Amino acid sequence: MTLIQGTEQEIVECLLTAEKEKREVEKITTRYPSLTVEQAYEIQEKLIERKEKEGLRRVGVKLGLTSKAKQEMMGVHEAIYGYLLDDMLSPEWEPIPFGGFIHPKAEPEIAFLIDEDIQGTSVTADDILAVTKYIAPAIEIIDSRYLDFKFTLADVVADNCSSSKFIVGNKWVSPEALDLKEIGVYLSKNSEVVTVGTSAAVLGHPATAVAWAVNKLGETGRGLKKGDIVLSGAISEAISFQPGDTIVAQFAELGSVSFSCKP
Ligand code: 0L1
Ligand code: MG
Repeated sequence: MTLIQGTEQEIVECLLTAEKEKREVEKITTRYPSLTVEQAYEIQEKLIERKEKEGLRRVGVKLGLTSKAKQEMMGVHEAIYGYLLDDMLSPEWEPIPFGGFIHPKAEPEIAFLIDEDIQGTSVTADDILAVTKYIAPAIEIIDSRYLDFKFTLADVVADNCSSSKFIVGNKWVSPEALDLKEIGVYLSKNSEVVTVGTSAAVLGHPATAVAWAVNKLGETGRGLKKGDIVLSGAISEAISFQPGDTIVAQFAELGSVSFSCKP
């Protein structure tokens, strides 16, 4: 069920303004408690279309809530997806200004670099691996537009799943050369390990998570395209950082990826 036109547009503007002005806003469901996840995906699509009108380009997809721990924390049983845009990709060598964020957190992820269009509703993890040219280490920076990072499932979907920036490391490996289910990662801040994780946390196998996203996109006639980047979901908890901090994600077999945050 589509929300009344004006309401959708008002929510899109509210989220865009929060992002542009770097300030938190009250979650949407405080005002519209009956907002469904389906309606939230429609709002997310409108938000992305608005950014496209401003000249930005979709470069891939990201998954969220892929770990049992995060799903249990939110009382849900499903992952979520959002879009990656070209202005979110940050090169590893360029310090990221803290002033561009509200209350950012960083999380390690496994990135899939897609080599062939893929669309459907019964796509499997093997199908995903068959169209993946490379696997790469990545860090996603999430930055919810909502007060205190607190939201319901519908809120976070509408907010493009808290997407903000992402960094892809320079070691790209063919998926056949890896056991993707068992990639361990250390996440450190200023040389101190803050948290650890393993790729099995991502729906049991990151390719299963990507297949889920493709099947979900397939329900509305969409899919992944050659050249897309997919962030398959957080391997560990997300950690907060401040100006001056350096975050490094050190992956087994995939090398490391890092960024520094400047004031
Ligand atoms: O990428 C993510 O896992 C974020 C999904 C949304 C939940 C959150 O912002 O923590
Ligand atoms: Mg993420």
